[in-house]
Amino acid sequence: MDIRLLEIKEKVKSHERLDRADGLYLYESHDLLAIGEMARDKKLEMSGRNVFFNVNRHINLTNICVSRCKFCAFGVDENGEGGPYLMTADEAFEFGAAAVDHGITEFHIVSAMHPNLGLDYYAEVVRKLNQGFPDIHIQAFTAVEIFHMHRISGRTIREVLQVLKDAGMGSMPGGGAEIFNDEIRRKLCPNKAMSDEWLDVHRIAHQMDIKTNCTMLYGHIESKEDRIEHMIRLRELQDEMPGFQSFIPLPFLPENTSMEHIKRTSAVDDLKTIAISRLMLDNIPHVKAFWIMLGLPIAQIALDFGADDIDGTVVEERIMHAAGAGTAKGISKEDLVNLIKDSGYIPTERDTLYNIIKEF
Ligand code: V47
Repeated sequence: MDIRLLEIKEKVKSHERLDRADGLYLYESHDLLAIGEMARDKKLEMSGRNVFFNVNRHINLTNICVSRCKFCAFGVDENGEGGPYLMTADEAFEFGAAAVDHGITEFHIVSAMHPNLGLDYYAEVVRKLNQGFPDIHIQAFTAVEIFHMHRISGRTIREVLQVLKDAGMGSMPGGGAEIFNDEIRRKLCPNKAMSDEWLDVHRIAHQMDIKTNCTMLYGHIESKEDRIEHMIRLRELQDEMPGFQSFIPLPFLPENTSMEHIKRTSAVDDLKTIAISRLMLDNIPHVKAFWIMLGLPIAQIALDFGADDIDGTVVEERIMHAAGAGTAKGISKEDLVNLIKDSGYIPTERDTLYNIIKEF
């Protein structure tokens, strides 16, 4: 380990915060195992030997989207190609209901920016699921969807969140954050919430006692500086108004997108990004290795690089699979448990809010 890495290690050990230069140095270093070890120690300190997963069902209500982000293979025009679809509230209910017998504890609802669906529709979906299955937590709508509902309805962000909360929304997923560099956002996704707007939605959600997750889309046209800046913006918001539960780095999957020429991130980059985020985000309790995107082998190794969560059994995910995720659309609980056990950690089924349901 070189002197600079030793310095960083000392800082981590003595709970001194890593700064931009530290984060960048970690990205530039080729000592992957040293970085992984630091992150693993940090993970052990923060959440012990538990590795969390949950049993959920993803519901993607529609793929009709006005945003058309360059990195996305899921969104389509209302009357265009690519199989536009929209579930009615009843269909969404049936879709969710079909998974209830599989022991799910969460509905995970992420969709698109539909041109003319009103706030009433989203509230109705949430209300129906909540009334039908009051014990199943509803984690719904990314900040960009909430921001879109605010624009379309003319209601304030707080009012939109209140309507959804009253209908039964329990928490929010972390998507739509992409990368907090507005120059890049204007190139990749000009029609949706910019960085400050995304952060505002989460700030207000946290003020309203709605827990949220956060993500970072990496491996497209951003720089390492952008990634570190992104993490620091999240860390600052968490200091100011805590409420993030988990950080999920999302490697860009290029297939079927308009940036197909970009190569998929390497295993080294994925593992470094997990580790560096664990080290930089000292105030966000969990780092999730989303196996759907990383693939099961890298997700399993990520558990030794600072990740303490491997997401869920995820029945029928569509957004990542549209972009060429080669992983299965779901995994059984038994397989997930074995995969975690194999790495020496305690497989721990959690609910959405990280209450422990069962250790295996
Ligand atoms: O916002 C879209 C990303 C996100 C691609 O909170 C892509 O627990 C890579 O929010 N390659 C949606 N990424 C997914 C999401 C999510 C997923 C899992 C867990 C949680 C959580 C949240 O997916 C989008 C965007 O950042 N995305 N297209 C692509 N081609």
